Amino acid sequence: MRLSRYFLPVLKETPSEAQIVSHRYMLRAGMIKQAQAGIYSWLPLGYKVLRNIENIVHEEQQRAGHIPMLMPTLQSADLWRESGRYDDYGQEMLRITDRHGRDMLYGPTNEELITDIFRSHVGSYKDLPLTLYHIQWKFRDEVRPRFGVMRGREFLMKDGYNFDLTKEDALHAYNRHLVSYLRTYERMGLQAIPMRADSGPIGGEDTHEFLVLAETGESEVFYDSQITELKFGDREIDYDSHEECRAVLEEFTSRYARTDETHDEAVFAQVPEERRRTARGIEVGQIFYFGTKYSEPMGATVVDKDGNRVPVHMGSHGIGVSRLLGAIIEASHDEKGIIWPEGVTPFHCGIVNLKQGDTEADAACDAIYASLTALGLEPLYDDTNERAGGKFATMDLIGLPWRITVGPRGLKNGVVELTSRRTGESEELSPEAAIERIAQIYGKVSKG
Ligand code: 5CA
Repeated sequence: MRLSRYFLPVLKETPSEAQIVSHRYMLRAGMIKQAQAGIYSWLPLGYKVLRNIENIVHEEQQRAGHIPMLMPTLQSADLWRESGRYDDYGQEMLRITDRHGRDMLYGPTNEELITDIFRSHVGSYKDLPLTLYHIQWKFRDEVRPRFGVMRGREFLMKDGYNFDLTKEDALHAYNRHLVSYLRTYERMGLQAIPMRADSGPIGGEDTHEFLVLAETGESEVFYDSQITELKFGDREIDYDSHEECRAVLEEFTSRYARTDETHDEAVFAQVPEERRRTARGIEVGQIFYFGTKYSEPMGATVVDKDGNRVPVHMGSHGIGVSRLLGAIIEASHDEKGIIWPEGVTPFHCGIVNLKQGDTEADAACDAIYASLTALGLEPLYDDTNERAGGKFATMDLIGLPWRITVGPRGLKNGVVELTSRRTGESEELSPEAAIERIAQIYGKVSKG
């Protein structure tokens, strides 16, 4: 993309309404614009990152064997009356009436709708196990929407639902989700720690929240510092293996890590003092096992091997897709702006032309742009007439992990500059070598 043709409305001033760094940078980098309290338009740059995050979530869900689908945002109140949650959910639920006077609602989550789909089409244990998921907008009329996309009223969530014959199978689905979430967050450059939590309005006995440690997080968390040393890394997991998934769950949940809702001082006191930590965290996902809480009242049953009708065991599993943008920025930024991890960056690298209009500099930039594009990479080429300082400031603000700087002086010596946004370190290289390096970083094979 050439910046002169893009829509990147960066702001020079820091918007006064933004209290935390991710919200400030998302506004300043022209990623979002508030439409109403807690409701945002996703401008091109923000939309690109949102899509990248969604793609990672899709890939990891499908790797774990979960099946994508799409349910609507508007739901019938009658379904929620069946589960008893229509009255329980309270003012967070946005209730709407259509022209026929029918009660509807903008879905805050989808347990009822998916259970209805399941009971309409599945009747035998032979069709199990089954896990369906979608990525769809949700609405919760939060009392205090704040911090930009972190606590929105309208927000994008991945929500998945497992249907199993037995509690043991459903717990395997729970463990499988935990494993897939560890992989998902690490691919986004995040460490998200599973912590014992409270199930709230979703209900159920087993639940873990995934928390990214950050001073601006809304949850207070208590943990054994050893847990921060655990990495999932690139291990291969057989998602069908109950043992392998359980072993990962045990490894990642055997140390003390809880949110304030389930924190127990007496148990925490058993952690050696030098390893006890109290901090704040951003909740980027939550997994639940709730047994037959929805299947029983809603009649979601299957015929088992002995011919008996039994309610299925269920769980639901959420990832805060839009919140993740904020969480990633809180975890990865400096005083100049955002620093995107390579896994989610909106553009793979920036190209800065120090002297727009200079024949050689223009030609060199065009050639680098064409080579990177041919490799399947997306550069953002600042081809505007802005002065160099302004171009650098914009690149630093929008946080592309790599920048190639091209100017007449360097070209005389046959070099361009390759700069890492994270370390700030620059290196002089031939244009070909710089392209080769970027190709390697993103796992593309350079033809050069
Ligand atoms: N039905 C279950 C799982 S599918 C569920 O709704 N879980 S949840 O309530 O924990 O939401 C899942 C994730 O959505 C949360 O972990 C959080 O990351 C994100 N989320 C929840 N509320 C908001 C909000 N107001 N703004 C942005 N993200 C939110």
